[in-house]
Amino acid sequence: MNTEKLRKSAFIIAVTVAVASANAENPFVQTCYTTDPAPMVHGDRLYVYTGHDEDNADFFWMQEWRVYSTDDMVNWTDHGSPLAIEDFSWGDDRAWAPQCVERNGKFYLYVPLHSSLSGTMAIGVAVGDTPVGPFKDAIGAPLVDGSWDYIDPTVFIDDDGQAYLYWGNPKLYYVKLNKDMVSFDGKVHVVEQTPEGFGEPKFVPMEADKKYFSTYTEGPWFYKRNGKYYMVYAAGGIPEHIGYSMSDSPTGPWKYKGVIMPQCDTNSFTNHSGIIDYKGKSYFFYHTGKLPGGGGFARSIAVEPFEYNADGTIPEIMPTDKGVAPVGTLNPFKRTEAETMAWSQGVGTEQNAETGVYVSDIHNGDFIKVANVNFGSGAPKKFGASVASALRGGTIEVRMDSIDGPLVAELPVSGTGGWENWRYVETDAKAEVPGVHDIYFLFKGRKGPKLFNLDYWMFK
Ligand code: FUB
Repeated sequence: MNTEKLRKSAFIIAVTVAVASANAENPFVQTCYTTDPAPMVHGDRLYVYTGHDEDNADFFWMQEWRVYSTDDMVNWTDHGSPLAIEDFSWGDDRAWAPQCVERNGKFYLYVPLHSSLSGTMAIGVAVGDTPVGPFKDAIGAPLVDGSWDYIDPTVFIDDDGQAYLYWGNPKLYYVKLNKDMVSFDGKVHVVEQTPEGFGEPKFVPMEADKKYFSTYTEGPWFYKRNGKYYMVYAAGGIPEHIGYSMSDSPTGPWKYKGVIMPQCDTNSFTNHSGIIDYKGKSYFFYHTGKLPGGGGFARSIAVEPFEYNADGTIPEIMPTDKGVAPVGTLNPFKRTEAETMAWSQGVGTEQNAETGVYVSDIHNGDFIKVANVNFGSGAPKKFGASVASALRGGTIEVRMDSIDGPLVAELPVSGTGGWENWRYVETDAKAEVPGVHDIYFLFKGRKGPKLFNLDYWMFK
């Protein structure tokens, strides 16, 4: 999305709902509905590219893609939406499952969307200079177009430099991408879905009482690990489970290996996975309908840790609310963006060209949890934050370890003359906080109206 568009349309993505538990880590984004997680590691951060289910949707009427990142697996930074339907002149709807890969310092974001040229689905590719964009349509046209099957791209660059783009529902297609990552050698291949390769026979009449397992449906996730190629995918039709196949070659033949995440009671009839190693651990990303107000068209991304079996196969992974353990701590003495959070209740996020993403829709009683904060020897003197309010403001209570834990600081926020008129305000810290703690920003003020917006915070 270009700067001018962002300036004109700072947009609200609030899901103002009561969220179940501040001790959970899944779903790990609570400020809006997110779908189809595609992880990517770059530098020391893990990025996740997502779709965005609209509030109150009755289908996948999705309009933009979003990016989140972490360096500790528990605090996630919202980078907003760097790409939307209107960035593709030829696209008009259905901003579905994305994946981003880096090559030679450029970031290529592959996305399915509805094509106004063909009237069906197509795969587009956008390019950016950073993992969080901004991205622009790389070729001004679809990479592939002309079939309702053309959704859910997954990309992998092999050790020999050859990049592969797989996609499709219910057929599985692939092309060999050229080195420019935005064109291919001309031939679209269709993978033969044999029972040996993908489980149960497909395109045959199903028997009523028979339990059918993996047959490839959609959402492929293609990668290589220790010399083996993996194709992980949503399977079994609706409701979906996640199954996988392995191969010794990037183009098969594939060998069906079983179910990773069975069909579970997650309030979502689709599932969509991404697998990645980060800081020496392996993670399985997927989506559920488990945020309040969630469901089949109001999904939310989640993550589980797992360990590969000795032979490289993947164990069964069940959805949890608990999520993953931290792999790092957060330094509270550095500026931290308010949209970096482990959990939140009630608040939303907005973005504009000047400020980037900030926390909005703060009402009395809402809170943000930031996990695993390392205060070291623990004697902060000051707590400050950049805030803006067109009304009368309110108060930020900083509490330790729980929403009603010891008060570390209490920062009064007054009106600043506008919702984007930022002012840095500071107060004395009230307590020593040695060691590592979760901290909670509890927002207080008049009941009813929005209190203020919050851009960043820090201790001194
Ligand atoms: O999010 C829209 C569609 O739902 C995706 O493209 C599919 O994989 C399913 O998750």
